[in-house]
Amino acid sequence: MINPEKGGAILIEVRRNIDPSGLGELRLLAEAAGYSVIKTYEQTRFVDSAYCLGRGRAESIAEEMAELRPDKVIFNNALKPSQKYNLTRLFKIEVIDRFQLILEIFTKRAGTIEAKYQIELASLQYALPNAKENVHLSRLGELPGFHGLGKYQADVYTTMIKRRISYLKKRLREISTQKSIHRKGRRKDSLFTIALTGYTFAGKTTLFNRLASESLPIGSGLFTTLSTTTRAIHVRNRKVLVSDTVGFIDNLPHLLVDAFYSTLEEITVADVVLLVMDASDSLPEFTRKADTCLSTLTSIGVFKKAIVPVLNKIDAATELDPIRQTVKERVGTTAIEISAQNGTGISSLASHIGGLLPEYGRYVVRMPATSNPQSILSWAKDAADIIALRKSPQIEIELEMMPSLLHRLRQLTYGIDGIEIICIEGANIRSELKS
Ligand SMILES: Nc1nc2c(ncn2[C@@H]2O[C@H](COP(=O)(O)OP(=O)(O)OP(=O)(O)O)[C@@H](O)[C@H]2O)c(=O)[nH]1
Ligand SMILES: [Mg+2]
Repeated sequence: MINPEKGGAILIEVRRNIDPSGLGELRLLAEAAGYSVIKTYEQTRFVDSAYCLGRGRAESIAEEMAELRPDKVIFNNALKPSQKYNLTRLFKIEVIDRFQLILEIFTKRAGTIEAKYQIELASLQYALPNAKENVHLSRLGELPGFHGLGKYQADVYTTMIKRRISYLKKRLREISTQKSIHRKGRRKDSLFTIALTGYTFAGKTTLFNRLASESLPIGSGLFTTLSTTTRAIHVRNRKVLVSDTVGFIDNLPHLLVDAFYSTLEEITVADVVLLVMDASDSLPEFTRKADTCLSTLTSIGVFKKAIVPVLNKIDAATELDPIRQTVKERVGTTAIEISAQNGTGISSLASHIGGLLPEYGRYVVRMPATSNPQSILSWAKDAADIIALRKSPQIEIELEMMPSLLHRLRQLTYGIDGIEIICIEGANIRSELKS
């Protein structure tokens, strides 16, 4: 049945003999964008400069189109404007490539203003170098996806694109600065942070929801999550932060990698990076995705020793032994096996993370009943775990935190008359009287 949202699509890939087929993933992408896939075609040969496909093959597909009546043709290959133009003329419907398809999904899913700006920026940067050629081609005849512009209008169009690009870059820099100030603040006051990363559809959000008792949307298609969400959770009774992040994908166009780089920065500041992997994949799929994830993590500056591999969906795994072996070879450690969906292995995962936590101390900040504890409380909310707040006969804030934060707590309490910080559990039990 044709999906009413976007209509029917035909998928095409031209690839070398030695490369694995990308049509399975292209189908998932097309479905995530709202298309219903009518038929797929592949040709193993070198890419033709005019049609991407060989001309004969392109013409035979064009003949079949009359009966299949798709609404769009989607190539897994990156198409040049001239190839797109020739194909559109031949097929008589709009032809898009993998980049445009991913952009359609991102556009549909983008929730935050930052994600919207990032996507618009990527699409304008994609349009800019092709603008002249598109204008030239459009003069040869009106075709779907090509805008008929005159020379003057084309120059105006290009200038407008450039202006908008610099505006978007400026806004994104501002947002990124705000976020990094916030992140630095958090880093300085350093709650332990865990990032959930992995290929799209691996189950990161399902795991996040389970860990954080949240109900963020879980995918019925690829790229459900397009922005980072961070929540505080308790592991071994210690408060830590966990972040759900955007999924990786093979051959993510560079423009989108750049656009989403700031989202990925969250991962680089994490103390532990959980690499969530889909154990229900076939071995070649699993290996391909694992390689993409590891090279993406390396490219954003995450060290292998910070990575904890997690094999998710073990309830549906069929090739678990070779997959385990692949993880061992690629990451160098054994994966923790879980099912985020049914809860299997979650307690082992929690105790593994617990083992990585630094030592915490328990402190009591005591001050006269007439003092105002507000600034300490709001700091402690982000940086520590507030165990108790007593108001009588004196104000007492009992909290747990990393001992390295003691100097920050001292700074905050400086100048408050009669304040005392007492360590009641941890390496150095002592009391400090401050004036
Ligand atoms: N069988 C099985 N399916 C799971 C498990 N965990 C997640 N899924 C399913 O996998 C699909 C993707 O889950 P998500 O949590 O949205 O994956 P994600 O990694 O956050 O995906 P993106 O946000 O798109 O990157 C959903 O259909 C989940 O129901 C699991 O342990 N077992
Ligand atoms: Mg998600």
